[in-house]
Amino acid sequence: MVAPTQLQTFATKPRVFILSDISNEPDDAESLVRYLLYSNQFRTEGLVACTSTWMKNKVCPQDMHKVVDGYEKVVDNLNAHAHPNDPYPTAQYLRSLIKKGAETYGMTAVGDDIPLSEGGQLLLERIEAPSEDPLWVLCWGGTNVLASVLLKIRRTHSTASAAKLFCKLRVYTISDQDDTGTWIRHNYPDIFYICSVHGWNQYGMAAWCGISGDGWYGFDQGGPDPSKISKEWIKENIQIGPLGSTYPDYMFIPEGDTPTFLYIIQNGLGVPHRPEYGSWGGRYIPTNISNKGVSNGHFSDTVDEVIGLDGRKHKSNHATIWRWRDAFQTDFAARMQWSLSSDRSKANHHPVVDINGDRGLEPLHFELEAGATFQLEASASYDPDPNDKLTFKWYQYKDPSATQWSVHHEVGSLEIKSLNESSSKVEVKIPPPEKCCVELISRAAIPKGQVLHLILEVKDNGSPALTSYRRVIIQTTNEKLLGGGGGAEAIGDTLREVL
Ligand SMILES: [Ca+2]
Ligand SMILES: [Ca+2]
Repeated sequence: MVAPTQLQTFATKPRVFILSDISNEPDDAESLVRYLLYSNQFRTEGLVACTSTWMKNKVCPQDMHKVVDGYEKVVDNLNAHAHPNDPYPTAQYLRSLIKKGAETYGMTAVGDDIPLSEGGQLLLERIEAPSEDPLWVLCWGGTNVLASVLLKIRRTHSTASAAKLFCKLRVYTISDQDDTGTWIRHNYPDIFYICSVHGWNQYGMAAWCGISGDGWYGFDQGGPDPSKISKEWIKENIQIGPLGSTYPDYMFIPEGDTPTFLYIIQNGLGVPHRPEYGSWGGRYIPTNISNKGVSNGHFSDTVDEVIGLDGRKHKSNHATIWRWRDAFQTDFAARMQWSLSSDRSKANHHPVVDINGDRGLEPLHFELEAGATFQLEASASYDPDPNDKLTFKWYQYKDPSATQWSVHHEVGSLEIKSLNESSSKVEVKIPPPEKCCVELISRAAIPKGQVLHLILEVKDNGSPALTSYRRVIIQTTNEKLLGGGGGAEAIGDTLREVL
């Protein structure tokens, strides 16, 4: 019997505010279905129906209500599969958050003499609320509700007070879907703002397409596995039960907006305030590193190099998302099973990862000398389902450590040696100083070198199988300044030597 207190619990819950052009096509409703299956690990603070270039003069909050009506029928089942500390929100509470954004396109809703929509009012209230916790504004359509509120704050607060409020915002938008996106980035450049930027409507270039767009847009052919995004798979695994039956068939690609919340799902992989670290919702880096470092401002696309289904290397922005597809689709299917029955023995639940006695979801941080070895012990990890067996996979995620495109030239390799049969215990060797603690171009030795990322994936053998993660972040050091020399004046000289 699965004890509810053995299930994964969440020490913190991100505040989330969703702006959605629901019903311009079916995919926003699909994303809302998936979001609600994760809603016990968030504090949802707004669900606002907005416009976009695809639906310029109306908003469809009634279609959010339809999904919440389906959710109402399964919420008791879902709660049986959640830790008692982390109940799902009631349907009544979610309904109270559904509001209309402006029923007009883009900047026509933004101006000193234009009153805020009811959705804008709610967003303003949430930003002005005394909570110091960041507010994640997830934009699935146009961004004019956000733009109108930013202008209101600038007009009604002192510069210092407005800056404090803007600091709380964490925005993730699905490209630009009206003319307020560029306006926001131009007028409020310090706001944390994840957005793939590309030519108007060229969505196939955006990182978020990695969720499911390879077939439709034709990128990375042979790399991502399309089997778990097919209409047949979705019919069998997702469109089931009272909530799953509110998931409409897709027209172009399924769930283009879902990466916004995959990005903040608490599974031990991502670090939300560090977009360059990567997560199920993709990896992004700052477009401007001149002033404020990586803590805020605009973050745009970068690439991961991933071995695809065809055994070949694929290197793209899309790969930063599709590399995790099997895990996030399986996770979705397992949660949909929760919605069907309150019997915990009939469904699968996530492994709980313990590294060196730490069972949290935050990354573990180490500062270690180049060339040193250390041990990591995850044997106290467990699965709440009594008969499940766990497998342990440790690997270095190199892409987040790179400052250049050529990751394999730049980033030192961790050596990982298994110390027992299950690989729940490993020895890790930090690369020598010449590989991780020298300046890239001058090759001068430096006291603090690369920050290396080690990922532990713990997977169960339930049905469908579930994966939990932990990230280990290692700041390499070089106290005696060893390993320098052989530098060059220009990066091309350095790379020629390496090649
Ligand atoms: Ca949308
Ligand atoms: Ca399990």
